[in-house]
Amino acid sequence: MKFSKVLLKELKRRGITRVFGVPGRENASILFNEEPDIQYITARVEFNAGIMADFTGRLTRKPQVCFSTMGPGATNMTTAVASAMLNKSPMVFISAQLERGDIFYNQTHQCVDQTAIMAPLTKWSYEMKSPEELPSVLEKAFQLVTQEPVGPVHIAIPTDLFNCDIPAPAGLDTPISYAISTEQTTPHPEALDEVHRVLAASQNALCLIGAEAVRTEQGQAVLEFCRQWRMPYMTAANAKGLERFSSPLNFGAASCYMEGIIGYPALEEIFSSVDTLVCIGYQYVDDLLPKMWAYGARKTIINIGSTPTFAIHSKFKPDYELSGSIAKILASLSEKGVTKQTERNLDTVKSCYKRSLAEATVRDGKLTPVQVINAVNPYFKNDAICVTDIGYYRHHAILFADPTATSQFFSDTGLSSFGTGLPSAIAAQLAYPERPVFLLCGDGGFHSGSCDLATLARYHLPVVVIVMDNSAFELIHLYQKRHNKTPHSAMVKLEKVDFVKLAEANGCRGIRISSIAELEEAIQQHDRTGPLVIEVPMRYGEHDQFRESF
Ligand SMILES: Cc1ncc(C[n+]2csc(CCOP(=O)(O)OP(=O)(O)O)c2C)c(N)n1
Ligand SMILES: [Mg+2]
Repeated sequence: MKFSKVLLKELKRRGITRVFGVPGRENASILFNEEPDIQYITARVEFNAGIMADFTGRLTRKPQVCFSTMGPGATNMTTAVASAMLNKSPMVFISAQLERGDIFYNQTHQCVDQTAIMAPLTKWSYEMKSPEELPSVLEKAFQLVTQEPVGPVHIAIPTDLFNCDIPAPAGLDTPISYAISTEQTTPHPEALDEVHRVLAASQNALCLIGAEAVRTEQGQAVLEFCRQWRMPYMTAANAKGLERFSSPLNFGAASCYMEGIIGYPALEEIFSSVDTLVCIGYQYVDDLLPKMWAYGARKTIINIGSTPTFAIHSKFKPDYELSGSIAKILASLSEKGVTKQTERNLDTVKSCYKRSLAEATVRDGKLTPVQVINAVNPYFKNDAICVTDIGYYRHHAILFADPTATSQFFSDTGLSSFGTGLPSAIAAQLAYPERPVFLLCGDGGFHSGSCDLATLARYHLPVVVIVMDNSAFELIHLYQKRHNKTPHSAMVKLEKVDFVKLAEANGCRGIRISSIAELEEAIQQHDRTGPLVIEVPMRYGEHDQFRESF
């Protein structure tokens, strides 16, 4: 059987229904129609194709594949691979490479050492040597990407391999399914006893819930634990939605700018009285930094997750660590006896949120980020998915979005490359065609990769793209103001882009609004026959005091 056909059949049996990519000259030997059940999603740039695979993996928790041609195709994919690494996505990146006899790095046209480039960004990066090794290479790749800590692998395939004939592997039509797996270790009974003793002696323990808890589908077990012990909690941005913000133990998600945004020393209030911090499924990359909880007396830190944290001990060194299945560990701790923590009043912090949400003034037709997010919030009960791009507004979204379930709200705390929002929204709508999908983005980040608006239109995806336009890289402008007497505004102020025309030029419907009512109406009247781009003129920083908590 031809190698290209075996490749696609091997992907299909592993649950792959889409390959995201931009093609190149390897198309002489692989057309991606060799297997009818796999759809090739053609993006305009590899970065976007890669983020589509990366984000689909995070959303569905199933392995995904992106594909690029050799040379520039592969180098363009680098940021997406790095994103999959830091955001923990089960992504398999396959790149074509030159023919085996012509691989001379930096000598042959388009020939670079793709595996060396990808090696530090992946769990495994491998250039295939012979066509027969395909099934074993793929099996290793898919197992690796789904093991915690989840992350990408890269396989480079020399182009001459695609045309080879290889024996059809046994079981080629037998499905293989993969779920994200954690190490099956059980903590030592003495370690469990020790942690239980610490918890039983705590009065003001607080739980920090990281994205891993959601990724490994153990969020409910964590919530149950918090309720049993009456332990208030904060979540990482991507663990939002375990409970509504109004729930009595929920302090909401944390952002390093939160104190400035809500105009209140919330982190100080939340953490000062905490004696024990119980980090569950927490990882340093969740962007909940130790400096954010450095208020009050030194806290005892317990870390419960599927993998130990030794690599970052200089920054985050738990006093106690329990590794293995989160749900099982929590159940064992509770079985030993529960000590309810002192009841905390969350109202002071939450009233600041309410005040911001009630702010209805629109000046000169310009809205605030909170007003925009507030217009999207009602759609979470319709099972909406909301993704953000990278910019200042997204920290408001991390704080003010109020999803009704996990995996409805996503904001990249990993690599945080701007421009990831649009391909993420495309991926979400492809994965869940019936669900409302919203993209919250800024003019700067959005326009860095807006070429794939054409892809949105091409696949008739009814995503609502909300471009918050202040014609500036606001977040960077705020940083300029932070440590300098006068900002270098010329560097971060951008030309006004007409996003309505841009939308139309790419086959999308575009509309500009200038009031909250117009925004609400535009969303409500969206007929879902295709994409909708809403340009929202923004005002920033009037109420917020820009303040990082570190
Ligand atoms: C690829 C990449 N380049 C640069 C940055 C740094 N960066 C972070 S936010 C930002 C500005 C984004 O501007 P915009 O999307 O308009 O959002 P705003 O901050 O104005 O709300 C920049 C340049 C980044 N995160 N990623
Ligand atoms: Mg902007």
